[in-house]
Amino acid sequence: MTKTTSEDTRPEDAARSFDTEVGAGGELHQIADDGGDVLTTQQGVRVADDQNSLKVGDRGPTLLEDFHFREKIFHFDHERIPERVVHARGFGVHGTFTLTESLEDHTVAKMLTEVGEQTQMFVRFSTVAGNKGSPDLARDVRGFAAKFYTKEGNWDIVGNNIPVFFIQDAIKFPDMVHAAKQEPDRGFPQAQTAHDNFWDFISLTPESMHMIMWIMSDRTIPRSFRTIEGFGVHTFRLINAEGKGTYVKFHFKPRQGLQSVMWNEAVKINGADPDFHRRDLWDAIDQDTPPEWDLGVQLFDDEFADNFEFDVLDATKLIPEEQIPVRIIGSFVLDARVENFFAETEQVAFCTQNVVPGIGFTNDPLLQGRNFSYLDTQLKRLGSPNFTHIPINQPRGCPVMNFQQDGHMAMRNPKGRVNYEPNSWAGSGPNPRESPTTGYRHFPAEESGRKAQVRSASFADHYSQARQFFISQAPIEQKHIGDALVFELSKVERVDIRQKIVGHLRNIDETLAKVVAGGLGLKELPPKEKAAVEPRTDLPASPALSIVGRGPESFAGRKLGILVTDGASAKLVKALTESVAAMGAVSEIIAPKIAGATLDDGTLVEGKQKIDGGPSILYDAVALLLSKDGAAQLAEDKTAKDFVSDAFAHCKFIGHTPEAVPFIQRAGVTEKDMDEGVIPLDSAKSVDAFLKACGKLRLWDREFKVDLDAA
Ligand code: HDE
Repeated sequence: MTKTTSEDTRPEDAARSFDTEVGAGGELHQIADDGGDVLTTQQGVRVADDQNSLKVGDRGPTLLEDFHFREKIFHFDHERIPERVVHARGFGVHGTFTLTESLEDHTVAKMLTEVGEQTQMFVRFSTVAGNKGSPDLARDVRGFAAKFYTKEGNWDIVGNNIPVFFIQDAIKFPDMVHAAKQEPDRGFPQAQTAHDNFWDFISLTPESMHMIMWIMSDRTIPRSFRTIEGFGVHTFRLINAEGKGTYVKFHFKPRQGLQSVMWNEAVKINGADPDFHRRDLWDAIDQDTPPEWDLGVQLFDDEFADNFEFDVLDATKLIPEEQIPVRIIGSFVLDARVENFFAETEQVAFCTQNVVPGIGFTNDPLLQGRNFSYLDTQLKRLGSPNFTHIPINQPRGCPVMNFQQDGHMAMRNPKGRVNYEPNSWAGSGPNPRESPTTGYRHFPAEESGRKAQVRSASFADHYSQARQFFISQAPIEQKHIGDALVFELSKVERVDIRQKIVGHLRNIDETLAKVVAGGLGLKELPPKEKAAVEPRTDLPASPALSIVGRGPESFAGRKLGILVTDGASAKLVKALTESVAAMGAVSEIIAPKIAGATLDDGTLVEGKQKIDGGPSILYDAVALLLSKDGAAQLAEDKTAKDFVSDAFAHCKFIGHTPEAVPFIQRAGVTEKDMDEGVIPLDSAKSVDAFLKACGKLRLWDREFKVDLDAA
């Protein structure tokens, strides 16, 4: 429904009653009250009947003359715009960046030099392969695209949550994306790489091996958008007042710590709540606990670039933080939701070429290709070169003045006679000119060479950093990588493709190759794939590449699911919910019925979820506050038993009243299984101990006991 106000606002989100009339056919008419908003057409004409189209007689036919009906259907028919060819499923939020350390030695960009300066920003998180309606927890790279509305113009870092990429040259991007998305003859599988085409392409693209290690790790099944890192990936360039260049790689580091879920959990979350990540971010902002990231830079010069083991222009490589530490120069908070998903999240247009004075490019062939691609795609998607006039894409805090004009849906139409320069008019409207001193200057890089379609020999080592990533992982993370490879390759129908991938893995880590070969039931280890450059085994582990070592310090920011039955201890429910809130975490009551449970003091605690709408996969840890009778009843309920057995299998901490023990055992967690992660709750002290334990992400040791593959 559109209101006639000039701002096009929508009605407030509150229950409201209207005068109603019932029509001859039993249909309900809600009537605008005196002074209330009246429904109109797009032309502003008031509408008398929005329930019935104009007909001849009571039973039709419908008349074309009905302009309101015609306009309403016409507009509806055109509501959709093409979804993004990649990164279709996204979720955007607004925030603010604050600079804490100046980079003035390296750049003239004001956003990076004026300490204390605050810059508004918009971030769109996304998955890559899935269509717009696909689930949030697909195993996939996450896009982390940031638009900074600096006072010198818009600057976009169109990044991912993984610091390297599949391919080295943009010319392979369409092939790579085609292979990853649904297969063209059947239109599935959706939002997953576990199929023949993807792994066929990968098996023939050794440069992707480093990225494969990352995407098979838990990085691609994050717990939340709040718990991912962001990377600009490419080597960019900063340019200072003297015109000197410094290479730079951009990093976003979450203050919430890195956290991921388990694969078996992700699969189930996608069914229980396909909007898991967007809901999580929405709730965090709603509850006034907005997420924050530090912005860091790795800076280096030509000398480092020339001596580094790999080519800094190769986007399949990273520079270990142990070699060049990430220097934190500021932070941002994402604390405001969009007001309209379409207007902002859908219509935002990022582009790697959106840079401001002091920030420039390098010859990374992937970046160079991206610089062509983004403008093109926005034109297709948003339908007009005037997509920069859409509010979310407009620069803020700096004027926009040029002689570009007209086009579909032009909203910024300068007045006056002049639409070219140079000109000799004065005083008849905006008449902007170049500014050699303050305008954008490209870095005057010296370039020479013959034209050729080549891949530099300095890009040829495809396995060494893949190995470095693998050996930098904790044992549980290495296990997850092996499990993920076995899972994905088991969905691949062609045995030769499975074998070829194992052949690549042998260049990375023989043990991993053996684990995967074993998991696939291969009778013998396939031959090693030929490597252009002998893989190095001397690169040291880089602890910064592990998630487990960089988790959160407490349970703050996470979510406890409390399963409650009638007759449960009111004192315990109160102690637990209050302690959780006090530590900046969230709890949710799950009850056999949504109305809630009547506790032992006669009070009613309302349910946020009914048991089958609130499976334990939606929570970071769970507590079972059950009475004896409640436990006996739940012991007969499959969904309730799944709640416990899943929480246990997913290595979660489980707090429980003593009365809950028989129920836990009926759910398959025997007395022998009860480990230090299954924690009795009977006093305020035990509540503290439980929540302290929950501060650790999971009880990972348990996984080696409950998962057959681990043997
Ligand atoms: Fe993108 N990418 N990309 N990409 N990309 C798009 O632009 C492209 C690459 C990334 O939330 C498209 O507006 C090429 C790397 C993000 O709106 C398109 C190549 C990285 C987003 C495009 C790459 C990214 C996109 C599709 C290979 C991480 C979502 C819709 C050279 C550094 C932005 C759109 C949003 C979106 C092209 C590779 C990140 C088609 C040609 C590497 C986060 O223009």
